[in-house]
Amino acid sequence: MARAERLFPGGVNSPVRAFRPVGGTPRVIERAQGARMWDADGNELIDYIGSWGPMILGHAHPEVVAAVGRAAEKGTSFGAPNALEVGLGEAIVAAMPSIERLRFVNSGTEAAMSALRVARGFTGREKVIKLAGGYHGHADALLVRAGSSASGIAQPTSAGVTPATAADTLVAPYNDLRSVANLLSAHPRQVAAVIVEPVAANMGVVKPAKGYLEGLRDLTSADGTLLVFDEVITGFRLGRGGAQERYGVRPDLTVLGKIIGGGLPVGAYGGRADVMSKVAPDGPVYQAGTLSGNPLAMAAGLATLRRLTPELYGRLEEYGAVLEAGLKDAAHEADVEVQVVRVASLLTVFFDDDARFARFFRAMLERGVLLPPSQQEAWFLSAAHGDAELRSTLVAARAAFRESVNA
Ligand code: KE4
Repeated sequence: MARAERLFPGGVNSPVRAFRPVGGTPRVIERAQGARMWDADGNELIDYIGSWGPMILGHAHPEVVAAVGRAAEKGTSFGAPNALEVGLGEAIVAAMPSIERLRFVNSGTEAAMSALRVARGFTGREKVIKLAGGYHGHADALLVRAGSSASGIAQPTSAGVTPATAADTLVAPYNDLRSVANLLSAHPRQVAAVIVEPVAANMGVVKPAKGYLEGLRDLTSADGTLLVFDEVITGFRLGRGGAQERYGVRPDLTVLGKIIGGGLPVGAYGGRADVMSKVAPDGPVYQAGTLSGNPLAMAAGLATLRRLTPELYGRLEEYGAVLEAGLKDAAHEADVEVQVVRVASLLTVFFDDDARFARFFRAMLERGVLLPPSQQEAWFLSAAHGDAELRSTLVAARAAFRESVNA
C-alpha cells in the first residue's frame, strides 16, 4: 500500500477501495476463490464485496476461467466483429425483451453516459433528471448529487464539473413522484430522460416505493421523455430479467455492466430499436470504443450468464433471507438499532451513525468477514456463499454488533 500510495490518489484505482469511511489500511488481495479472498498477509476473508457486483458465481469459477483462457489463446482483442459479442448480445436480448438492440462498451459509466447522449439525440432535448443518491458512474453530467463514494465529497457536484453541465441535470429525491412531476411540468418537453436505479443500491439498498417505477413510466411517457433504467447492479442480479422483469416496468433504454462481464470490463446500453437507430454508424449520435465487445470480456460474460439458472437465483434468495434474519437477530441480541434492507442477493445493514458502522465493519474484518467499506454500498452475495460462510458471518456479526456500541 505504501508503494500504491506513491502512485495512485488514495493508493487506489477507485475511491471506495480506500477504506476512508471505515478507517484502517485496505487489504491487498492476492487471490480469490468462490466466496473467499486471501490478502497479501495470508488472511482468509469471506467476501461480500464480490467486485461490487460482477462475481455472482463466486470468484475464479472454473468454467469462467477456462472460457477466458480459451478465448485468450485465439487473441484477446480484434477490433473487429466476432461471434462472442453476438452470443452475449443475443443472451442479453433474450433475457430483457425491452432491449431490442444494444451496444457494448467497457464500463457502466460509459454505458450510462452513452444512454443519455442517445436519449438527447433521439428527443432533441437537453435536460436529464436523475434521483439524489443515484450513482450512474462518473460522467460529468451524472456527478450531480451522486451516490456511492461520490456522496462522500463535500459539494453535491464533483469538482471539475462545470455549472453549465450541471445545469442540464435536474435532481429529485428518490421515491418521490411528485417532485419528478414538478420538474417535468417546470420544463415541459425539455427533459430527454429520467435515469433511475430501479432498486437503489448506491445509498445502501433502498427499495422502490410501491407504484414508484410505474409512476415514472407514466410520467415520462406522458411527456415524451425516455425512461432509462440503470441496471448495472440489478441486471442479472435480481433475476435474468433484472428489475424490469421483477417490477414489470418496461424502460425505453437500459444500462448494464458488472455481471454481464463476469469480472472483465463490460458495459452495455440498449433498448427500443427506434432509439438505438440513432447510434453511429446508423445515426448521428457518436459513440465508440477500442475494446468494446472484445472476445476475452465477452467470453467471461457468456460463461457467467450461462450459469444464471432459476435454481441459482433460488439459492441466492434462500441465503439472503437467512442472512437477513440472522443479522436482525444478532443486532437485536446486542441491543443495536439497525435497519436491514434486502432485495434478492443485495443487502445493506444501516446504522444510525457512521462511527458505529465503521466499528462494525472493523470488527467483522478482524473476524475474517470483508464487507463493503462504505455505508452507501450493498453487500453482494454469490452462489458460492454456503452454510459455512453463513455460519461464520453470523457468529462474527453477533460479536461485531456488540463491539459497534462500545466506543
Ligand atoms: P462502472 O463505471 O464502475 O463500471 O459502473 C458505474 C455504475 C453505474 N451504475 C450503477 C448503478 C453503479 O452501481 C455503478 C458502479 N457501482 C460502484 C459501486 N456501487 C462501483 C464501485 C466503484 O466505484 O469502485
